[in-house]
Amino acid sequence: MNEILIRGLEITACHGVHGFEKVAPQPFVFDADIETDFYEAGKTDVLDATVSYSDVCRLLDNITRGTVYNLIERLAYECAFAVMENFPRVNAVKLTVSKPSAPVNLKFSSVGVTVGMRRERVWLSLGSSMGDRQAYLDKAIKLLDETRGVRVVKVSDSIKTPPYGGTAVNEFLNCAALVETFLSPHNLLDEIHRIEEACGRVRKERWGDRTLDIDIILFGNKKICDERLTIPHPDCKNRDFVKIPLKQLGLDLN
Ligand code: A4P
Ligand code: MG
Repeated sequence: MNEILIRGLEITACHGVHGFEKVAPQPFVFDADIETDFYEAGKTDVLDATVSYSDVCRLLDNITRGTVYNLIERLAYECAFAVMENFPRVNAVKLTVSKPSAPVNLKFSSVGVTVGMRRERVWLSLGSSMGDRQAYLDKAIKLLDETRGVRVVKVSDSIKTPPYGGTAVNEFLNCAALVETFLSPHNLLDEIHRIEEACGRVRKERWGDRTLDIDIILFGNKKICDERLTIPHPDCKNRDFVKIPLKQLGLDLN
């Protein structure tokens, strides 16, 4: 594992919930652990084969001095997203933003937040059985791609499939998508629910007819089983409407 480390980058800027913090600059201190493979740079001594820490520092400086935010949480997210978006070689980033002069009327050395992001490949299954089904699938793909931290890499053809599970009665239109994301699995699920709602999804009965359903089939190599998420999707291997579109994209679930 290779990491580029930035420690104690101090940027003077205006962020905070108090009015006076929005006009009186104070220091913000950045620490970053940037995971990237620099084996090639280690061999060749060429800067282009790695991530320039000075380019990252400049990016953090531009963002931090460019906009006034209430929260260091927001500042940290903006910075972490920007590092992932601007440096495709970065596999993961852990970014800490500290605010040593925060207006807390007590003795302390610093307060801060940490944001972690990792680039992952995620396989999704999409289905619609109500209304203009292809239009809902197209809108879902567009909204996914417009979501910060999500990029649609490829989308399969749509196939007509009989309703599965005994509750839905309409024929479905199903497709699959490969996306790249920096979001966590649970945050991606939140965005998926937002997109389902934007496409008119009303949650009535499990397995019933719906304008749009998006299921996460695989999320990198992660295995998750909690009250909100099961990944890999537990029933995916029994469903041709999942397997056939994914196979077209190069993923064989058998
Ligand atoms: N959830 C857990 N794991 C996941 C995951 N990997 N991806 C949770 C997405 N969600 C996951 O889902 C219920 C809850 O499952 C979510 O809130 C999430 O926390 P839902 O979408 O609200 O409800 P649902 O879709 O009715 O239930 P479920 O169990 O997800 O059903 P499926 O498996 O999605 O099946 N027939 C055809 N031909 N084509 C279809 O696309 N789809 C279904 C729905 C039934 N029959 C079908 C099709
Ligand atoms: Mg579902």
